[in-house]
Amino acid sequence: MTVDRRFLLKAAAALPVAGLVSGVTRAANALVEEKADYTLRIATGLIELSPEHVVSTTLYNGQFPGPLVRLTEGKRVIVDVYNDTDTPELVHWHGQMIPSGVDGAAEEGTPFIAPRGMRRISFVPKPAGFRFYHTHVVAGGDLNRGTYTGQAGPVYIEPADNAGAYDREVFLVLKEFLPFFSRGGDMAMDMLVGAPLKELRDIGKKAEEQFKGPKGYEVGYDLFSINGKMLGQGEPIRVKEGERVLFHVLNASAGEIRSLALPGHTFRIVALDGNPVPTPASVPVLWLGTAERISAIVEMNEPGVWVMGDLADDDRGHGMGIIVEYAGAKGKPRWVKPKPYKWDYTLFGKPNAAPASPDQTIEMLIVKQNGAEGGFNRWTLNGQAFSMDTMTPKYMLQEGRRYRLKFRNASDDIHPLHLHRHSFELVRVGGKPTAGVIKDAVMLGGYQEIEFDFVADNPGLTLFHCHQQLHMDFGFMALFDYA
Ligand SMILES: [Cu+2]
Repeated sequence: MTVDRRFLLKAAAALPVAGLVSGVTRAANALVEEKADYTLRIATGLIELSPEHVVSTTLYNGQFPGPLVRLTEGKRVIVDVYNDTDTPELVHWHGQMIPSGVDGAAEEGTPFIAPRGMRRISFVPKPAGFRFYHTHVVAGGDLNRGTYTGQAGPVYIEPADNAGAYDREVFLVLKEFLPFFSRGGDMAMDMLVGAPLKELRDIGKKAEEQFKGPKGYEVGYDLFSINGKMLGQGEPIRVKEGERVLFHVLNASAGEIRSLALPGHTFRIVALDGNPVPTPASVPVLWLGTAERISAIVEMNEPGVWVMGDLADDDRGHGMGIIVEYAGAKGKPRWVKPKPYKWDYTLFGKPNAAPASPDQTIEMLIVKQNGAEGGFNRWTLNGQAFSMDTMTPKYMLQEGRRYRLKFRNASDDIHPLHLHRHSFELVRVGGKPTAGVIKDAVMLGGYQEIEFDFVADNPGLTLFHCHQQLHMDFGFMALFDYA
Protein backbone atom coordinates (compact mmCIF):
# COMPACT_ATOMS: atom_id res chain seq x y z
CA MET A 1 0.00 0.00 0.00
CA THR A 2 1.38 3.41 -0.91
CA VAL A 3 2.08 5.73 1.95
CA ASP A 4 1.63 9.22 0.61
CA ARG A 5 3.36 10.85 3.50
CA ARG A 6 6.69 9.31 2.56
CA PHE A 7 6.36 10.86 -0.86
CA LEU A 8 5.40 14.18 0.70
CA LEU A 9 8.43 14.17 2.97
CA LYS A 10 10.63 13.62 -0.06
CA ALA A 11 8.87 16.46 -1.83
CA ALA A 12 9.38 18.70 1.19
CA ALA A 13 13.10 17.86 1.27
CA ALA A 14 13.35 18.97 -2.34
CA LEU A 15 11.77 22.35 -1.64
CA PRO A 16 14.86 24.31 -0.52
CA VAL A 17 16.41 23.76 -3.96
CA ALA A 18 13.38 25.26 -5.61
CA GLY A 19 13.56 28.03 -3.00
CA LEU A 20 16.97 29.10 -4.28
CA VAL A 21 15.43 29.75 -7.65
CA SER A 22 12.52 31.75 -6.42
CA GLY A 23 12.53 32.18 -2.67
CA VAL A 24 10.35 35.27 -2.78
CA THR A 25 7.65 33.69 -4.90
CA ARG A 26 7.61 30.62 -2.71
CA ALA A 27 7.22 32.66 0.47
CA ALA A 28 4.38 34.62 -1.12
CA ASN A 29 2.66 31.46 -2.26
CA ALA A 30 2.99 29.93 1.18
CA LEU A 31 1.07 32.86 2.61
CA VAL A 32 -1.69 32.46 0.08
CA GLU A 33 -1.90 28.73 0.13
CA GLU A 34 -0.60 26.09 2.48
CA LYS A 35 0.44 22.84 0.88
CA ALA A 36 -2.07 20.03 1.32
CA ASP A 37 -0.97 17.09 3.49
CA TYR A 38 -2.85 14.70 1.23
CA THR A 39 -4.35 14.86 -2.23
CA LEU A 40 -7.13 12.53 -3.30
CA ARG A 41 -8.15 12.25 -6.93
CA ILE A 42 -11.48 10.62 -7.70
CA ALA A 43 -11.43 9.14 -11.19
CA THR A 44 -12.32 6.08 -13.21
CA GLY A 45 -9.49 3.61 -13.35
CA LEU A 46 -8.58 -0.02 -13.67
CA ILE A 47 -7.87 -2.40 -10.87
CA GLU A 48 -6.19 -5.73 -11.56
CA LEU A 49 -7.73 -8.21 -9.14
CA SER A 50 -5.98 -10.95 -11.15
CA PRO A 51 -4.53 -11.04 -14.65
CA GLU A 52 -7.89 -12.47 -15.84
CA HIS A 53 -10.00 -9.98 -13.93
CA VAL A 54 -9.29 -6.31 -14.53
CA VAL A 55 -12.18 -4.19 -13.27
CA SER A 56 -13.04 -0.65 -14.34
CA THR A 57 -14.47 1.44 -11.51
CA THR A 58 -14.09 4.74 -9.67
CA LEU A 59 -10.97 4.88 -7.51
CA TYR A 60 -8.98 7.20 -5.27
CA ASN A 61 -5.60 8.06 -6.84
CA GLY A 62 -6.03 5.25 -9.36
CA GLN A 63 -5.64 2.51 -6.79
CA PHE A 64 -7.59 0.19 -4.52
CA PRO A 65 -7.66 0.56 -1.65
CA GLY A 66 -7.14 4.32 -1.66
CA PRO A 67 -3.84 5.43 -0.11
CA LEU A 68 -3.37 4.81 3.61
CA VAL A 69 -3.90 8.20 5.21
CA ARG A 70 -1.84 8.49 8.38
CA LEU A 71 -2.85 11.35 10.64
CA THR A 72 -1.98 12.51 14.13
CA GLU A 73 -4.70 13.01 16.70
CA GLY A 74 -5.25 16.71 17.31
CA LYS A 75 -2.97 17.87 14.48
CA ARG A 76 -4.89 19.77 11.79
CA VAL A 77 -4.72 18.25 8.34
CA ILE A 78 -5.40 19.68 4.89
CA VAL A 79 -6.75 17.37 2.20
CA ASP A 80 -7.31 18.44 -1.40
CA VAL A 81 -9.94 16.38 -3.17
CA TYR A 82 -10.20 16.52 -6.95
CA ASN A 83 -13.27 15.08 -8.61
CA ASP A 84 -12.26 13.98 -12.09
CA THR A 85 -15.65 12.37 -12.74
CA ASP A 86 -18.83 13.77 -14.27
CA THR A 87 -20.94 13.40 -11.14
CA PRO A 88 -20.87 15.19 -7.76
CA GLU A 89 -18.90 13.36 -5.07
CA LEU A 90 -18.42 13.36 -1.31
CA VAL A 91 -15.61 11.97 0.83
CA HIS A 92 -16.81 10.83 4.25
CA TRP A 93 -14.29 10.55 7.10
CA HIS A 94 -15.84 7.58 8.81
CA GLY A 95 -15.46 7.38 12.59
CA GLN A 96 -14.05 10.85 13.17
CA MET A 97 -15.52 13.52 15.46
CA ILE A 98 -15.27 16.40 12.99
CA PRO A 99 -17.64 19.23 11.93
CA SER A 100 -20.65 18.54 9.67
CA GLY A 101 -19.22 20.75 6.92
CA VAL A 102 -16.28 18.40 6.36
CA ASP A 103 -17.72 15.09 7.57
CA GLY A 104 -18.75 14.25 4.03
CA ALA A 105 -22.53 13.67 4.09
CA ALA A 106 -24.87 15.85 2.05
CA GLU A 107 -27.61 15.21 4.60
CA GLU A 108 -25.43 17.00 7.17
CA GLY A 109 -24.82 19.93 4.84
CA THR A 110 -21.36 19.00 3.55
CA PRO A 111 -20.99 20.60 0.10
CA PHE A 112 -20.51 18.26 -2.85
CA ILE A 113 -17.24 18.24 -4.75
CA ALA A 114 -18.48 19.38 -8.15
CA PRO A 115 -17.90 17.26 -11.27
CA ARG A 116 -14.42 18.19 -12.61
CA GLY A 117 -14.02 20.40 -9.55
CA MET A 118 -12.01 20.29 -6.34
CA ARG A 119 -12.52 21.06 -2.69
CA ARG A 120 -9.93 21.71 -0.02
CA ILE A 121 -10.96 20.36 3.35
CA SER A 122 -9.28 20.85 6.68
CA PHE A 123 -10.04 19.28 10.03
CA VAL A 124 -8.48 18.21 13.30
CA PRO A 125 -8.35 14.38 13.29
CA LYS A 126 -9.79 12.54 16.28
CA PRO A 127 -10.09 10.15 17.99
CA ALA A 128 -6.92 8.09 17.57
CA GLY A 129 -7.25 4.70 15.95
CA PHE A 130 -8.23 2.86 12.79
CA ARG A 131 -10.75 4.86 10.73
CA PHE A 132 -11.45 5.05 7.01
CA TYR A 133 -12.71 7.26 4.22
CA HIS A 134 -15.25 6.47 1.55
CA THR A 135 -17.75 8.04 -0.80
CA HIS A 136 -21.12 9.00 0.66
CA VAL A 137 -23.28 9.61 -2.39
CA VAL A 138 -26.62 7.94 -3.01
CA ALA A 139 -26.32 5.07 -5.48
CA GLY A 140 -29.96 3.97 -5.58
CA GLY A 141 -30.25 1.64 -8.55
CA ASP A 142 -26.88 2.68 -10.04
CA LEU A 143 -24.21 0.09 -9.28
CA ASN A 144 -21.53 2.39 -10.69
CA ARG A 145 -22.01 4.84 -7.84
CA GLY A 146 -21.51 5.05 -4.09
CA THR A 147 -19.74 2.32 -2.18
CA TYR A 148 -20.31 -0.17 -5.03
CA THR A 149 -17.25 1.52 -6.58
CA GLY A 150 -13.67 1.34 -5.34
CA GLN A 151 -13.89 4.57 -3.36
CA ALA A 152 -12.57 3.48 0.03
CA GLY A 153 -9.28 3.76 1.84
CA PRO A 154 -7.89 3.24 5.34
CA VAL A 155 -7.06 6.00 7.83
CA TYR A 156 -4.82 5.53 10.80
CA ILE A 157 -4.81 8.27 13.42
CA GLU A 158 -1.69 7.94 15.53
CA PRO A 159 -2.43 7.95 19.25
CA ALA A 160 -0.49 10.05 21.74
CA ASP A 161 1.03 6.90 23.22
CA ASN A 162 1.39 3.64 21.35
CA ALA A 163 0.78 0.78 23.76
CA GLY A 164 0.54 -2.18 21.37
CA ALA A 165 3.05 -4.98 21.88
CA TYR A 166 3.43 -6.20 18.32
CA ASP A 167 6.15 -6.51 15.71
CA ARG A 168 4.37 -4.97 12.77
CA GLU A 169 1.07 -3.79 11.36
CA VAL A 170 -0.75 -5.13 8.31
CA PHE A 171 -3.81 -3.38 6.88
CA LEU A 172 -6.40 -5.58 5.18
CA VAL A 173 -9.22 -4.03 3.18
CA LEU A 174 -11.99 -6.50 2.26
CA LYS A 175 -13.95 -5.60 -0.86
CA GLU A 176 -16.22 -7.08 -3.53
CA PHE A 177 -16.35 -6.02 -7.17
CA LEU A 178 -18.68 -6.46 -10.17
CA PRO A 179 -21.99 -6.02 -8.35
CA PHE A 180 -25.31 -7.14 -9.86
CA PHE A 181 -28.94 -7.11 -8.82
CA SER A 182 -30.98 -10.23 -8.30
CA ARG A 183 -34.38 -11.06 -6.91
CA GLY A 184 -33.04 -14.08 -5.11
CA GLY A 185 -33.11 -12.43 -1.75
CA ASP A 186 -30.26 -12.41 0.72
CA MET A 187 -29.64 -15.47 2.82
CA ALA A 188 -30.48 -14.84 6.44
CA MET A 189 -27.38 -15.11 8.61
CA ASP A 190 -27.43 -16.19 12.21
CA MET A 191 -23.84 -15.89 13.40
CA LEU A 192 -24.70 -13.25 16.00
CA VAL A 193 -25.42 -14.27 19.59
CA GLY A 194 -28.94 -13.73 20.87
CA ALA A 195 -32.22 -15.22 19.78
CA PRO A 196 -34.78 -13.72 17.39
CA LEU A 197 -37.74 -12.19 19.25
CA LYS A 198 -41.21 -13.49 18.46
CA GLU A 199 -42.77 -10.07 18.83
CA LEU A 200 -40.47 -8.67 16.12
CA ARG A 201 -41.11 -11.66 13.85
CA ASP A 202 -44.83 -10.97 14.14
CA ILE A 203 -44.40 -7.33 13.15
CA GLY A 204 -42.22 -8.46 10.23
CA LYS A 205 -44.82 -11.00 9.16
CA LYS A 206 -47.53 -8.34 9.12
CA ALA A 207 -45.39 -6.13 6.87
CA GLU A 208 -44.80 -9.10 4.56
CA GLU A 209 -48.55 -9.64 4.24
CA GLN A 210 -48.99 -5.98 3.43
CA PHE A 211 -46.20 -5.89 0.83
CA LYS A 212 -46.65 -9.10 -1.13
CA GLY A 213 -45.24 -9.76 -4.56
CA PRO A 214 -41.76 -10.58 -5.80
CA LYS A 215 -38.84 -10.11 -3.45
CA GLY A 216 -37.03 -6.77 -3.57
CA TYR A 217 -33.69 -6.56 -5.37
CA GLU A 218 -30.56 -7.61 -3.53
CA VAL A 219 -26.96 -7.06 -4.60
CA GLY A 220 -24.58 -9.90 -5.37
CA TYR A 221 -20.95 -9.81 -6.53
CA ASP A 222 -18.81 -11.81 -8.94
CA LEU A 223 -15.36 -10.99 -7.56
CA PHE A 224 -13.91 -10.72 -4.08
CA SER A 225 -10.60 -9.34 -2.89
CA ILE A 226 -8.34 -8.35 -0.04
CA ASN A 227 -6.26 -5.23 -0.66
CA GLY A 228 -7.45 -5.26 -4.26
CA LYS A 229 -6.18 -8.75 -5.08
CA MET A 230 -8.06 -12.03 -5.36
CA LEU A 231 -6.86 -14.92 -3.21
CA GLY A 232 -3.57 -16.25 -4.55
CA GLN A 233 -2.79 -13.06 -6.49
CA GLY A 234 -0.33 -10.43 -5.37
CA GLU A 235 2.20 -10.85 -2.58
CA PRO A 236 1.44 -13.16 0.34
CA ILE A 237 1.77 -11.88 3.89
CA ARG A 238 5.25 -13.12 4.75
CA VAL A 239 5.73 -13.91 8.43
CA LYS A 240 8.31 -15.48 10.74
CA GLU A 241 7.63 -17.95 13.51
CA GLY A 242 7.17 -16.17 16.84
CA GLU A 243 6.23 -12.88 15.23
CA ARG A 244 3.24 -10.91 16.54
CA VAL A 245 1.40 -9.26 13.70
CA LEU A 246 -1.22 -6.60 14.31
CA PHE A 247 -3.91 -6.84 11.64
CA HIS A 248 -6.15 -3.85 10.97
CA VAL A 249 -9.10 -5.33 9.09
CA LEU A 250 -11.67 -3.13 7.33
CA ASN A 251 -14.86 -4.36 5.74
CA ALA A 252 -15.16 -1.86 2.88
CA SER A 253 -18.10 -3.68 1.29
CA ALA A 254 -21.16 -1.83 0.08
CA GLY A 255 -23.36 -4.19 2.04
CA GLU A 256 -21.86 -7.59 2.72
CA ILE A 257 -21.06 -9.07 6.09
CA ARG A 258 -17.63 -10.68 6.09
CA SER A 259 -15.87 -13.33 8.10
CA LEU A 260 -12.17 -14.05 8.30
CA ALA A 261 -10.24 -16.98 9.71
CA LEU A 262 -6.61 -18.06 9.66
CA PRO A 263 -6.50 -21.84 10.26
CA GLY A 264 -4.27 -22.89 13.15
CA HIS A 265 -4.23 -19.36 14.60
CA THR A 266 -6.38 -17.16 16.79
CA PHE A 267 -7.03 -13.44 16.69
CA ARG A 268 -6.51 -11.49 19.88
CA ILE A 269 -8.85 -8.56 19.41
CA VAL A 270 -7.44 -5.36 20.88
CA ALA A 271 -9.66 -2.74 19.22
CA LEU A 272 -13.08 -2.53 17.57
CA ASP A 273 -13.66 0.27 15.05
CA GLY A 274 -10.26 1.60 16.08
CA ASN A 275 -11.16 1.96 19.75
CA PRO A 276 -9.22 -0.15 22.28
CA VAL A 277 -11.55 -2.67 23.96
CA PRO A 278 -11.72 -2.95 27.78
CA THR A 279 -11.19 -6.72 27.60
CA PRO A 280 -8.96 -7.97 24.78
CA ALA A 281 -10.02 -11.53 23.94
CA SER A 282 -8.96 -14.28 21.55
CA VAL A 283 -11.38 -15.55 18.92
CA PRO A 284 -11.08 -18.14 16.11
CA VAL A 285 -13.09 -16.11 13.58
CA LEU A 286 -13.65 -12.42 12.86
CA TRP A 287 -17.08 -11.20 11.79
CA LEU A 288 -17.38 -7.70 10.38
CA GLY A 289 -20.49 -5.89 9.25
CA THR A 290 -20.16 -3.31 6.49
CA ALA A 291 -17.84 -0.47 7.62
CA GLU A 292 -16.72 -2.23 10.79
CA ARG A 293 -13.03 -2.50 11.64
CA ILE A 294 -11.21 -4.97 13.84
CA SER A 295 -7.64 -4.65 15.10
CA ALA A 296 -6.29 -8.01 16.21
CA ILE A 297 -2.90 -9.47 17.04
CA VAL A 298 -1.99 -12.87 15.64
CA GLU A 299 0.91 -14.77 17.13
CA MET A 300 2.57 -16.66 14.32
CA ASN A 301 3.13 -20.03 15.96
CA GLU A 302 1.93 -22.56 13.38
CA PRO A 303 4.46 -22.63 10.52
CA GLY A 304 3.15 -23.37 7.06
CA VAL A 305 1.49 -21.76 4.08
CA TRP A 306 -2.08 -20.81 4.98
CA VAL A 307 -5.17 -19.29 3.44
CA MET A 308 -6.57 -16.49 5.57
CA GLY A 309 -10.05 -16.20 4.16
CA ASP A 310 -13.81 -15.86 4.37
CA LEU A 311 -15.73 -18.82 5.78
CA ALA A 312 -18.11 -18.77 2.80
CA ASP A 313 -16.59 -21.22 0.29
CA ASP A 314 -18.14 -19.44 -2.66
CA ASP A 315 -16.80 -16.00 -1.69
CA ARG A 316 -13.36 -17.38 -0.82
CA GLY A 317 -13.38 -19.37 -4.05
CA HIS A 318 -13.98 -16.15 -5.95
CA GLY A 319 -11.16 -14.30 -4.24
CA MET A 320 -11.97 -13.37 -0.63
CA GLY A 321 -8.72 -14.34 1.02
CA ILE A 322 -4.98 -13.79 1.22
CA ILE A 323 -2.07 -16.19 1.68
CA VAL A 324 0.00 -16.15 4.87
CA GLU A 325 3.41 -17.66 4.27
CA TYR A 326 5.95 -18.49 6.97
CA ALA A 327 9.62 -18.00 6.12
CA GLY A 328 11.02 -21.26 4.73
CA ALA A 329 7.60 -22.93 4.41
CA LYS A 330 6.65 -24.52 1.11
CA GLY A 331 3.65 -26.17 -0.49
CA LYS A 332 0.07 -25.45 -1.44
CA PRO A 333 -1.74 -22.95 0.80
CA ARG A 334 -3.96 -24.79 3.29
CA TRP A 335 -7.49 -23.91 4.26
CA VAL A 336 -9.23 -25.63 7.16
CA LYS A 337 -12.83 -24.73 7.80
CA PRO A 338 -13.22 -23.48 11.37
CA LYS A 339 -16.02 -24.68 13.65
CA PRO A 340 -19.14 -22.50 13.63
CA TYR A 341 -18.57 -19.50 15.85
CA LYS A 342 -21.13 -17.01 17.19
CA TRP A 343 -20.02 -13.41 17.25
CA ASP A 344 -20.49 -11.68 20.60
CA TYR A 345 -19.51 -8.03 21.08
CA THR A 346 -20.03 -8.31 24.85
CA LEU A 347 -16.96 -10.57 25.10
CA PHE A 348 -14.83 -7.43 24.83
CA GLY A 349 -16.80 -5.32 27.34
CA LYS A 350 -16.02 -4.45 30.94
CA PRO A 351 -16.93 -7.43 33.11
CA ASN A 352 -19.68 -6.73 35.66
CA ALA A 353 -19.83 -3.04 34.88
CA ALA A 354 -22.95 -1.06 34.15
CA PRO A 355 -22.93 1.87 31.74
CA ALA A 356 -23.95 5.33 32.90
CA SER A 357 -27.70 5.84 32.78
CA PRO A 358 -29.02 7.88 29.87
CA ASP A 359 -30.83 11.23 30.05
CA GLN A 360 -33.19 10.08 27.32
CA THR A 361 -34.01 6.92 25.38
CA ILE A 362 -35.00 7.00 21.73
CA GLU A 363 -36.58 3.89 20.29
CA MET A 364 -36.56 2.99 16.60
CA LEU A 365 -38.54 0.14 15.05
CA ILE A 366 -37.08 -1.09 11.75
CA VAL A 367 -39.50 -2.47 9.17
CA LYS A 368 -38.95 -3.70 5.61
CA GLN A 369 -41.53 -2.92 2.97
CA ASN A 370 -40.89 -5.65 0.44
CA GLY A 371 -40.33 -4.36 -3.12
CA ALA A 372 -42.22 -1.13 -2.29
CA GLU A 373 -40.07 1.29 -4.28
CA GLY A 374 -39.71 0.38 -7.96
CA GLY A 375 -38.84 -3.19 -7.07
CA PHE A 376 -36.48 -2.17 -4.25
CA ASN A 377 -37.25 -2.77 -0.60
CA ARG A 378 -38.15 0.36 1.32
CA TRP A 379 -36.98 0.70 4.91
CA THR A 380 -38.87 2.58 7.60
CA LEU A 381 -37.84 3.76 11.06
CA ASN A 382 -40.92 4.14 13.26
CA GLY A 383 -43.04 3.97 10.11
CA GLN A 384 -41.11 6.63 8.20
CA ALA A 385 -38.65 6.28 5.33
CA PHE A 386 -36.05 9.06 5.25
CA SER A 387 -36.82 11.66 2.61
CA MET A 388 -33.82 12.65 0.48
CA ASP A 389 -35.88 15.59 -0.81
CA THR A 390 -36.56 17.32 2.49
CA MET A 391 -33.71 15.89 4.63
CA THR A 392 -35.58 17.01 7.73
CA PRO A 393 -33.90 16.41 11.09
CA LYS A 394 -36.11 14.14 13.14
CA TYR A 395 -34.42 14.33 16.52
CA MET A 396 -33.18 17.37 18.45
CA LEU A 397 -30.23 16.83 20.75
CA GLN A 398 -29.09 18.88 23.69
CA GLU A 399 -25.36 19.25 24.01
CA GLY A 400 -23.88 17.30 26.90
CA ARG A 401 -26.80 14.92 27.29
CA ARG A 402 -26.40 11.17 27.08
CA TYR A 403 -28.82 9.46 24.69
CA ARG A 404 -29.71 5.80 24.51
CA LEU A 405 -30.77 4.51 21.12
CA LYS A 406 -32.80 1.33 21.20
CA PHE A 407 -33.27 -0.44 17.87
CA ARG A 408 -35.85 -3.15 17.26
CA ASN A 409 -35.32 -5.04 14.02
CA ALA A 410 -38.55 -6.45 12.55
CA SER A 411 -36.67 -7.86 9.54
CA ASP A 412 -34.49 -10.94 9.06
CA ASP A 413 -31.60 -8.86 7.67
CA ILE A 414 -28.57 -7.97 9.74
CA HIS A 415 -28.13 -4.20 9.75
CA PRO A 416 -24.74 -2.54 10.29
CA LEU A 417 -25.95 0.59 12.11
CA HIS A 418 -23.73 3.67 11.85
CA LEU A 419 -23.78 7.01 13.63
CA HIS A 420 -21.78 9.87 12.16
CA ARG A 421 -19.50 12.26 14.06
CA HIS A 422 -19.97 10.48 17.41
CA SER A 423 -18.81 7.26 19.03
CA PHE A 424 -21.27 5.14 20.95
CA GLU A 425 -21.05 2.67 23.80
CA LEU A 426 -22.80 -0.69 23.49
CA VAL A 427 -25.13 -1.26 26.45
CA ARG A 428 -27.24 -4.25 25.37
CA VAL A 429 -26.63 -6.75 22.56
CA GLY A 430 -28.71 -9.86 21.86
CA GLY A 431 -30.32 -9.53 25.28
CA LYS A 432 -26.98 -9.26 27.11
CA PRO A 433 -26.05 -6.10 29.02
CA THR A 434 -22.56 -4.71 28.47
CA ALA A 435 -20.41 -1.61 28.92
CA GLY A 436 -17.18 -0.13 27.67
CA VAL A 437 -17.21 -1.22 24.03
CA ILE A 438 -16.95 1.97 21.97
CA LYS A 439 -17.90 1.81 18.30
CA ASP A 440 -19.24 3.78 15.34
CA ALA A 441 -20.86 0.87 13.46
CA VAL A 442 -22.49 -2.23 14.89
CA MET A 443 -24.41 -5.22 13.56
CA LEU A 444 -28.01 -5.67 14.65
CA GLY A 445 -29.20 -9.25 14.20
CA GLY A 446 -32.38 -10.35 12.43
CA TYR A 447 -35.48 -9.91 14.66
CA GLN A 448 -33.17 -8.78 17.45
CA GLU A 449 -32.70 -5.66 19.54
CA ILE A 450 -29.64 -3.58 20.30
CA GLU A 451 -29.05 -0.60 22.55
CA PHE A 452 -26.19 1.86 22.54
CA ASP A 453 -25.51 5.22 24.19
CA PHE A 454 -23.86 8.31 22.84
CA VAL A 455 -23.09 11.67 24.38
CA ALA A 456 -24.12 14.70 22.34
CA ASP A 457 -20.65 16.23 22.30
CA ASN A 458 -20.18 17.36 18.70
CA PRO A 459 -22.79 20.01 17.73
CA GLY A 460 -24.11 20.05 14.18
CA LEU A 461 -26.26 17.93 11.92
CA THR A 462 -25.57 14.27 12.55
CA LEU A 463 -26.58 11.41 10.32
CA PHE A 464 -27.60 7.97 11.45
CA HIS A 465 -28.06 5.19 8.93
CA CYS A 466 -27.70 1.56 8.09
CA HIS A 467 -24.35 1.16 6.31
CA GLN A 468 -25.84 -1.28 3.80
CA GLN A 469 -25.84 0.99 0.72
CA LEU A 470 -29.07 -0.58 -0.53
CA HIS A 471 -30.79 0.04 2.81
CA MET A 472 -29.56 3.60 3.38
CA ASP A 473 -30.54 4.63 -0.14
CA PHE A 474 -34.09 3.38 0.35
CA GLY A 475 -35.15 4.97 3.61
CA PHE A 476 -32.90 3.59 6.37
CA MET A 477 -31.62 6.96 7.64
CA ALA A 478 -32.44 9.51 10.32
CA LEU A 479 -31.03 12.94 10.93
CA PHE A 480 -30.16 14.43 14.34
CA ASP A 481 -29.62 18.10 15.03
CA TYR A 482 -28.59 20.06 18.09
CA ALA A 483 -31.09 22.41 19.71
CU1 LIG B 1 -29.60 -2.31 6.83
